[in-house]
Parts: sequence; structure tokens; C-alpha cells
Amino acid sequence: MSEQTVINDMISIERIGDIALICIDNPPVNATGQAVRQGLLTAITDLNAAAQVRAIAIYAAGRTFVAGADIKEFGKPFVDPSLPDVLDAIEASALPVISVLHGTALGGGFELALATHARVGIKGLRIGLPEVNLGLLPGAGGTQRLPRLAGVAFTLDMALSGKMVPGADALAAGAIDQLVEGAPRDVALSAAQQVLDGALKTRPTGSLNVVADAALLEQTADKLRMTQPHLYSPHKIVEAVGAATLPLSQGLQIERQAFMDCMNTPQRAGLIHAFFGERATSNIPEAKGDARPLDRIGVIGGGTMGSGIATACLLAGLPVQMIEVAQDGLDRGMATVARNLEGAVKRGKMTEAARDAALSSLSGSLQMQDLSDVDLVIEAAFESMDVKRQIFTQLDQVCKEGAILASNTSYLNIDEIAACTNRPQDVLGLHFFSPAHVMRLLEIVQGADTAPDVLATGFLLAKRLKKVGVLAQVCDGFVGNRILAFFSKAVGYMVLDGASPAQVDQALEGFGMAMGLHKVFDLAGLDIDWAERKRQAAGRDSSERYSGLHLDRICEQGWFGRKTGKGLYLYDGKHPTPNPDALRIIDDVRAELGIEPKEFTAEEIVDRYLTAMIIEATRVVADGTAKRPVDVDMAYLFGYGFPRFRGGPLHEADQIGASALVERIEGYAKEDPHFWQVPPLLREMASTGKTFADLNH
Ligand code: 3H9
Repeated sequence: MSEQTVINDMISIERIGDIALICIDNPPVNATGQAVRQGLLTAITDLNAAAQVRAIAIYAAGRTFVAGADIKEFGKPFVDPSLPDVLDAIEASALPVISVLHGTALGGGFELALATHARVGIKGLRIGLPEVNLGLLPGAGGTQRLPRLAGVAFTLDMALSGKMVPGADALAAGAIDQLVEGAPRDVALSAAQQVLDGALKTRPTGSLNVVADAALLEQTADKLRMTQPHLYSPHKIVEAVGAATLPLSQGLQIERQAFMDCMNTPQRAGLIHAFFGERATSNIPEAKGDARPLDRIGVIGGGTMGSGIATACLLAGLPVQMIEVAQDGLDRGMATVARNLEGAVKRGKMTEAARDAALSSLSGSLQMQDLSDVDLVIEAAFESMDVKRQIFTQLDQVCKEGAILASNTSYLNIDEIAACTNRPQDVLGLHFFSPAHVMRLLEIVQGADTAPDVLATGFLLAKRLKKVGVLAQVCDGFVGNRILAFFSKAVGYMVLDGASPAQVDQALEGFGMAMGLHKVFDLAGLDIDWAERKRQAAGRDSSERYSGLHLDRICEQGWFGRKTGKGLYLYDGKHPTPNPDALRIIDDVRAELGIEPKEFTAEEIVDRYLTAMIIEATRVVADGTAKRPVDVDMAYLFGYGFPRFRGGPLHEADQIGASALVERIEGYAKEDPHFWQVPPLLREMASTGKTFADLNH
């Protein structure tokens, strides 16, 4: 006989004899929002006052135990009771309280388990302290209680990496007490019975001592100063874990203060924007429709992009048919894929058996006809409209009805490509970023006639490949490269006016960019943009200042960057060093143009770079090339190395403020009114007080 008590919508109690089971039911991930916290507190208080209860077990309904605090509440005023207070009450419970964990026990969810008197995991469990990914630290006792159970080293590793740890490892480390099979409610009942029988020992975690490890803490802090100088919360995590040797109440106070310090940083806001943004890009009607089958992929081109795309598909378990025009190109492409997969094995991303299976589902051919049975073809051939026209005309003839024809073009017009076929509804752009098996951005470019189920299949592919699909409309460069082309001009002007490429790169890396822009140019190959500049030369607006003369001159020497060993940098040592010959060319170009070089501070470099990025990003949103500001932000985080902790260019724009940006642009416009123009949308935002965040809804 059992008796049910509903505490609120999310918390209920089931009494079976002298055992009470508390069930948390807050889909989708049982986050500890206010109602869950209040319900748990009430349940623990009531049960401690009730007659005949001798043991309490907490478990969760649905696909997972508690995935942490409700992130949506962050940044808003706190509503009592706080999670730390609820967990303190659980730990102080006179009745033994155990927790039963299934799925993932993360952040505040795992901390809830740590505050109980014993933890039983269900096979398949993964535990984690992912707060660091949100610019936070475990703020409900994780930095204090976990060291008491599993030691300082284990805690630091979990809290600094944010990674999920398999149940078996958690058991071995002492973070949980048992790992069993069964349904959460049944396991909860039998574990509570074991407590009563004395077979499962319980004790408050706070009663345990921590073995101090000052050397490890110091060593970790030193390493973080070198490797993560931009981030705030990792340093605070080390500080908080260092306090775990103090009595629990003191340590918890130090942790709470450090948590609040992190909560008040822009980094926390940026990282949480990134968390929701990553999920928001596919939370649109275009991504949600019925998709077409996606069982076999064709890739045209065995170059860097083609083989990267083929690798990405194989890693996701999708068989690939690669097509090249000549045998040596095909051999090279197939060898690159094999090398990429080998790299994945070395990095522990796949087993040798999985690699062998992937390789056996890759086939190569010189015959377009061999694409007759694929569901989707991704063309990654030479970036020329003539080449694309030829390929798509052939694809139209050989591909089966309903097959999707995609181009990986970075700039060219998808509608023009689609027009070569009799099935423009089946054509779209799928723009990958190099290396395609690593970079997570996938621009999904909608042509004028692209059918809804073709778009939905683009998003399905992104999901299968674990990429972030961002919808883009047709224009020169789509979302990402169009913005890149614009701010690259601002950078070109700064170099012509006196900044050195290395100085610009240093400033941008100081801002948090993964790589300075000139290093990116050298990596991609300076010849790529050179070809693009030549393509655009005829249509160039003569009243616009030309920003690429120095780069053209460097390319004329045959210096294309990394692949030629020389570009803006030299690549003859371990690290790239500024190429003195390129600097001489830049000096010559300045002299030729009559420019008196001036000094730029790092701050000015970043301001101009970022402002130019924001200007074009605003236009991209205003004319609908991107659906919402968050799509631009995610494109930049996942495709262009924009620092995740800054949330993205338009999230950053909100931090600066529209009025300040307008003022800044008007200041720059005094020297170049043609380039520095305030986008009407930004001006309107400055006068109405609207933010880019407002435009996301
Ligand atoms: C914390 O705990 C602080 C404490 O230390 C101290 C407090 C004082 N809150 O990812 P999915 C939503 S910080 C609110 O697509 P999956 C998510 O947005 C927290 N919402 O599913 C999505 O919504 P929608 C530490 C959340 O199966 C839906 O749930 N915890 C939260 O691929 C499904 O999510 C974390 O950082 C949340 N905490 O992955 C864990 N979590 O459907 C963050 C998810 O509207 N969460 N949502 O788009 C995760 O890592 C993954 O969601 C998880 C499931 C692995 C759980």
C-alpha cells in the first residue's frame, strides 16, 4: 500500500511503509527552478516532522535526473528558497536521505545528490559540473562537498573541464556509492530499504574531511593563468575548491561569494546567451518540417573542403560516395579522409573498429553516374560559377528524383546555380567551414525556390553531423563571409594607416578571438581572397577606399601564406613570425599612397574591428539575410572563432549599447564617411532603446 502526497506541480511524495520517495518531475530536464526548490524544502521539512518515516529517497521522473539550476532564472532577481539553503536542509535532515541518479546529474542536480547522505547511480548515468561552461562555478556546495567524497584532484578536473563523467568512474572515485540497474522509482525504493537494513551506509558529506593538496591548487592556478587568461570563473573555481579544507559552513560561504561574483560578470551573460543560442538556431519553423531521407551522401571534390565534408559525414555514420574528375585528385581526397579519420582515432573521438567501418562506407569514383542513388549531393568543387553550372547541369541528369543538390559555395549565388537544373526546389547551399569535420558551423542557404522539406533536411544534416545549422538567405557571402568581407576592409585600412598585421592580430587575440585575422588569411591562403577581389574589381565602387592593395602586392610575389611557407607571416619555425618582406611591401604601398603611418592602440584596433563587424551584422539582420541577431552570433561563435564568453558580435553590441555605437561610427565617419555609415536599424535602436536581444523574439 502506498500513499501519495502532491506538494506542488513538480514535487510529490510516495509513502510506502516507513519509506518516503520524493519524485522530482519538471520536464524536460528537471531543472531546479523555484517550484522544485520550494517543493523539495517543504517535502524534507514535512517528512522530518511526520510520524513513522525512517528513510527518504529522492529520484526524478523522465529521461534524466536533475540537469542543474534553471538557467532561465539567471540574471533575474533570486526568489527564495535558494538552492544552497535547500541543500543545507537536506544535509541537515535527521532522517537519512539518499538520491537515485539516472541519465545525467549535472551542476545543481549533482550538487543536490552530494548533499544527500548516499548516492545510488543507475547504469548509463553521467555526472558533471558544467557550470564553468556558463561562466559560473558549482554554487550549491559542489566545490565543498565533492572534494570530501572524491578528493581535490577529481573535483578540479570535473569543475574545470565541465565534462561528463561516466557512472563507473564516478563510483571508482567515490562520488557515488553504488551503480545498479533498474527504473528510478524501483531503485529508490530498494535503496531506501537497504538503508533501513544497514546494507547502504549513509552519512552527511559535510562530516567528512578533505585531504589538502596545496601544490596541486597552486599548479592548477598557474596553468590557468597561462591557458585561460580571458576567463574569470575557472580561477574562481580553484579559489573555491581551495576553501574545501575549511569547516563546511565557511567553505560554503566562500563558494557562494565566488558564485555571485561570477554571476555578475558579462562573461556569464555571454556564455548563457551562447548556450541558448546554440539551441535557438534550429528552433525555427524552417528546421522543424518533415525532412527527406538522408541515408547516403555524395560529395563532389576531394580537396580540403570535399574531404573534410566527407569525413564529417562518415563520422556521423553516413556512407559517402566521393566524386573527382581525375584519378590522382580522387586518390588524394580518399587519402585525406583516411588521415582525418586516423586523427579522430588518435584524439579518442572514434575507435579503430569505427574507423574501419567508416572507411568501408566510403567509395570513390570518377563517374557522376555513381551519384544516381544518393539522397543528397554536396558539391565542393572549384569556386567558379562556370564550374558549378557544369556540375549542376550534370547532377540534374544523373541524380534520382527527390535527391537534394547542395553547393558548398562560400559566395556564389545559389539561385543562379539552381537555375541550371530542372529542379530548383531541390537545390540549396550547405556552406561548411574549414576544417569541415571540426568546425561546427553549417550555413544553410535558402534559394528563392528551395522547398521546405529540403531546408528541413539541411537542418537534419546539421543535427546528424552535430553542427550548428544557421539559416541564411542568398547574397554575396551569405551571413558569415559577407560580414567578414566588410570588417576585413576596416582591418585593411588600419594596416594601410600604420598598424602592422601582427599588432592587429595581437589585439584581436587579446580580445579573445581564437586567431588574429591575418593568421586566418595566411591559413586560408591569401590567394583565395585575392581571386575574390579580382572577381569584384569590375563592380567596385570607385568612391570607396581600396583596402587590399598591400595584400595584392604580397600575393603578386607568390606568397600565399602557410601553404607557401610565407605570407603575412613566415612559417619556418615553430611559431609564425612577421614576414619582414611583407612589412616592407606594406611600407612601400603606404609611401605610394602618400599615407603618413600613425599609431594604433590595441583598444582602438579592437573597437574599429568590432564596430565594422557590428555594422554589417546589423545590415544582415535588417535585410533578412539572417533571420535573427542570435543567428549571426552563433555563426560567429561556431565558424569564425569569436570568443564564446562574449556571446557573439550582436550580443557584444548590446553590451556596448546602440547609442554608443552610433556615436563611435559617427566619429570614424569624419575620416571616411563612405565606409563608416550608421545602419538605419542601429540608429532606430539608439532612439527607441531596443536591443538586439529584443529582436530575437
Ligand atoms: C547550475 O546548476 C548552478 C548551480 O551550481 C548553483 C545554483 C545556485 N535550465 O540540451 P537539450 C533546456 S548551472 C533550463 O536540447 P539534450 C534546453 O534549453 C546549470 N533549461 O537536450 C532545451 O530547451 P528547448 C548547470 C534547460 O538532451 C531543453 O532543456 N547545468 C537546462 O541534448 C532540452 O535540452 C547545465 O549547464 C537548464 N539547466 O541535453 C546543464 N538544461 O527544448 C545544461 C537544458 O526549449 N544542460 N535546458 O530548446 C545540458 O547540458 C543539456 O541540456 C542536457 C540534455 C545534457 C541536460
